[in-house]
Amino acid sequence: KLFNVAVVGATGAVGEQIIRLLAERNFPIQELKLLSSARSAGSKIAFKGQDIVVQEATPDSFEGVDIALFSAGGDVSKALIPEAISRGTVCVDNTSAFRMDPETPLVVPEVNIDKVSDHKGVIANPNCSTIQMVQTLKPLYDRYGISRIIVSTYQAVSGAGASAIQEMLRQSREVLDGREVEPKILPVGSLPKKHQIAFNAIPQIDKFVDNGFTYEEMKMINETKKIMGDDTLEVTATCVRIPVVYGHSESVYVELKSDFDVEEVKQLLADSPGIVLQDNAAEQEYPLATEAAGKLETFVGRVRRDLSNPRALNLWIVSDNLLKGAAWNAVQIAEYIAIEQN
Ligand code: 11C
Repeated sequence: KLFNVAVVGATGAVGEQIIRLLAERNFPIQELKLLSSARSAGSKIAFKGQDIVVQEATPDSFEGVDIALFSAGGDVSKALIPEAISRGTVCVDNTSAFRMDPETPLVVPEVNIDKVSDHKGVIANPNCSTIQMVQTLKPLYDRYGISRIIVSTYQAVSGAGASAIQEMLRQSREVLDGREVEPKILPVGSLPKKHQIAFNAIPQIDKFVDNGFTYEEMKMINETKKIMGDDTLEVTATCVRIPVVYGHSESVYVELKSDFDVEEVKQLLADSPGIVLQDNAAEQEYPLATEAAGKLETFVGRVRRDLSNPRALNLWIVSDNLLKGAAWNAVQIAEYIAIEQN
């Protein structure tokens, strides 16, 4: 069966990658609709040698659409996903709008693809920094059990959109030229106070919640428990923006419930789907954002037993935040839906 597919947010950084992956993967498409806000409508995007005109997304856009992939922001998802569902469309949502809704499966295919079948019209794609961490920890969870996770992130500016990339590059030139830097976007576009990202590390991603954590940190905590299906997991996170364009890096401390052998852990990770082990201290080999950028896999290295707790491991996990962290995870889910319906 061929499917009528819509990409909502087609002109955005994630939408662009989704369209590229749909073509590369030869997704079984009858018709591809590219949708956006009124502002971006009218532009043309090439898909398999054909120019498709981007249309404004409205409720009626979903008439006859089988599968829609949303990455146009939470407000668009909240407004249009119920409209799409009422027209029979199955939606894969990249925003946080439905992630914690108990009725909505939150899916990382390597962890809980079976949850897709429970959907009521929408499947949520987790936050980018959560995806790469749970994908890597799942095999350890299954083999040894996990009691606690402490993660610190080093996140790329592309997570905050194409304008944040431009801001980081512009500021870098300004600093090198000895000019004054005028931050305009980061850490959070909608908040009045801005900080320099060039040559800096900003310990704020998204707004603050009233408990001292940011929303990005709360996403990592809450989404991890939901995806793993384990509310007893103890998780804490500190999320930091750094001047890297593509690829989130994470330092993860994880306490296991049973004894382990480090070499066995490495083998387990190397054998796990979508994971590449890069761990060779003698060769200074470990995951790097510059190398992970543009790749679909998640890279793990610096695997070592903690010195203070023999039941704990330290890991370094890197993945392209726009690919496995967003577009690729969503396309994987869409491929599963397509297979299920065929
Ligand atoms: C960032 N993780 O790097 C964010 C972007 O909930 O999907 C993704 C936000 C989300 O800024």
